[in-house]
Amino acid sequence: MAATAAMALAAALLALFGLSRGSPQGGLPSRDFPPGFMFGAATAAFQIEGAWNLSGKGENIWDRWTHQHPDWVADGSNADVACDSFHRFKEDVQALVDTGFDFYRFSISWSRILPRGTVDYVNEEGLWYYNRLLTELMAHRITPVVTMFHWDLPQPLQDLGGWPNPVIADYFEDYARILFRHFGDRVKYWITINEPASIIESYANSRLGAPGLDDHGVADYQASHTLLKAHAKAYHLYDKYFRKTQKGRVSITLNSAWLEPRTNSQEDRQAAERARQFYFGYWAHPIYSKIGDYPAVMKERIMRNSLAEGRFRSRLPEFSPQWVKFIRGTADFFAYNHYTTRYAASGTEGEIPSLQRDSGVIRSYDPKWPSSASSWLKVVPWGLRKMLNWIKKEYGNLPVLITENGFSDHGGLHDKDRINYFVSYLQELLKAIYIDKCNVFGYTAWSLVDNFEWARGYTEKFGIYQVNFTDPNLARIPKDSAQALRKIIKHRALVPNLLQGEMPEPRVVLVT
Ligand code: GBH
Repeated sequence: MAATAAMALAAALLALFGLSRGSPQGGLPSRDFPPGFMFGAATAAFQIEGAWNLSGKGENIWDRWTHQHPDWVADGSNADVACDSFHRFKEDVQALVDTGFDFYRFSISWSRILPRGTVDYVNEEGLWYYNRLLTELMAHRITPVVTMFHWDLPQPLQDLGGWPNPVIADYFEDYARILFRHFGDRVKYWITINEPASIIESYANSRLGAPGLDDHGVADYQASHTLLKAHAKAYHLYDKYFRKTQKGRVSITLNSAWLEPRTNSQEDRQAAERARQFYFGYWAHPIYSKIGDYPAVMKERIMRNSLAEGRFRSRLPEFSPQWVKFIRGTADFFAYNHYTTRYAASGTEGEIPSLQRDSGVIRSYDPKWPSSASSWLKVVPWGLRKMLNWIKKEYGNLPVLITENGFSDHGGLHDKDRINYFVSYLQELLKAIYIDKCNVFGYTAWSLVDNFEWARGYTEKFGIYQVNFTDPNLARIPKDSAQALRKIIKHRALVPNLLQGEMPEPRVVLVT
């Protein structure tokens, strides 16, 4: 009797204790990440490596664009040295180790491996660099997640026209073969292409980046066609020659803001759905939908506008049934970059012709959404949850790896706003996992280190480690956000008091 009473009391106390200590805030069903959930940090070759013309590396389109147009880079800078990761990769790995990351998402520089872009000349020193990086990662039990192409196309391939030329898909397949052959024994997660939607923006608007064309509504659509073919070729190549022995997984990283109807009118709700198809379905539908190919709404609208412009065919190229079939299903998991949210309203804006114009959508921001140092990046955590739900509804519940998420400021070690960003987005991620049953198995913080932020130069900082670019040692110094992530990863939970920078108390009760 006394024993049962004591047990009941203990249970009640435990429940209370659980409520006050382990229980989540803000309607969270649990603060704990599911078993096996992976945390990583990301970088990209061009943004960190430097050594742009050393050890046999060839010139790529971002070298060319930054060197020819310093006036197009916010601070007139370039990535000739950047974080000098080519020489300092061990410091990057040390930062990963110190924070406790499970994996590192980095990219390989195509022109460091194939200086001419093609396989007739393989640069041994390029292979050597990535072999040493992989060795260092393996020594610390950090899983490599490797992007083959993060925007830095070899210049000789741009001289052939770049992605609008379909032959580039074959050259990408050749490059992929070299990577699988040399690194596939150790790399089990491959991302073929990073953010094709961002790549094609630089064919439409020269100021956004390399190659720096203003051929909107034409070259961008042609580039997308080759990018999707290139991805699918690399995927099938892996299937045919490497999967059986190497047993890895291959995907492509897609990105989009969540597009929220600006008002609740039927027009705006339809516009938001149309925008999701134009900015995300564009890439996801050919690969992940049951029927494949570009979304019907894109094909229809671009055909209609093209004919009205006096053309004889659509500016959006057509896939043959064979290509539709070849591209569909070419991903072993869903890789997704998420940063922000935009409103979508019905209406026309943008140049004639352009993707923006073809979409029939006007995008905007809510002035109430908190800002970052990047004009396009507003802090809207609930957008992540809505987007993950939309992906699940549209394409089924394939395992999702969030391959980028992060926040920019103007620098400094006490980056409270970045901690707030990570914590609030991770809260929404937990809701998506536990309440909505979204199948997310990992999360990647962008970025491990401050780096060359493309056309923004070094003016917008995304790192959880600071790099002072005027310090000849380019030391990696942990920001407060690195400490916060260290705690989250150590406890595998959104422990309390992350913003205050206090060490959390140990959790006793798991609330699920
Ligand atoms: C990622 O791109 C990149 O993968 C990474 O290299 C980069 O450093 C990082 O994010 C931070 O920028 O205004 O919503 O229409 C994201 C780059 C910039 C691409 C904004 C789309 C316009 C999007 N995005 N851009 S939006």
